[in-house]
Amino acid sequence: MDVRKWKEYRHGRGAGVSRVVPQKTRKTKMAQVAVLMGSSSDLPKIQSCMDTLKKLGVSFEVRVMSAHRTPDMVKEYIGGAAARGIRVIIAAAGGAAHLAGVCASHTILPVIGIPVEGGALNGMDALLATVQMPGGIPVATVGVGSGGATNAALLAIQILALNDAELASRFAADRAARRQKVLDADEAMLKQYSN
Ligand code: RP5
Repeated sequence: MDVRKWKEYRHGRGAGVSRVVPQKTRKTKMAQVAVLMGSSSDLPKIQSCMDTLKKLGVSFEVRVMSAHRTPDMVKEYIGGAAARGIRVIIAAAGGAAHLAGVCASHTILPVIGIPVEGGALNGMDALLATVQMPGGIPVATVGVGSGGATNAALLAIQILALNDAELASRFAADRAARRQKVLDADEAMLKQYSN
């Protein structure tokens, strides 16, 4: 591949326009959270992450980028994330999952890793690869599965809520609703099984 073709491949056609970094219009809300996944096959497994961010009114963008298939893309995107207003990065990957660690190596923003289930070891490999970062480059790792993806979003929201009182109160309301759900279930159980 010649150099010109390589640049087009990396950055898209057009004068210096990068396809890695989204072009914002004035109508587009600045994303505060970036959700990256290593493959589109990860999407159904981390859907609850995007659902939770949306439910609590957090602006986010979702991208497919791979630490081993598109390493240059990850570097460019993550390297410019803070300057574009991103405050927290969530990175989901399966297998020998190094996406979150690689993201963390390119930024000082907090990075949350979601180990994605699947493959021969069904997520155990991704869990260990994501959580066992050597000292110095932290990745806050959540659990494997849909609950982990939800927690990644909630953790990102807690970080953002440190400087956003309205978001903090939406987060508190969400937690209160989760508590109420348990109380309602307990009451229903008492009714069903009381003599
Ligand atoms: C990882 O490899 C991805 O995050 C995904 O979980 C896994 C399999 O990817 P595909 O082969 O389905 O694209 O990089």
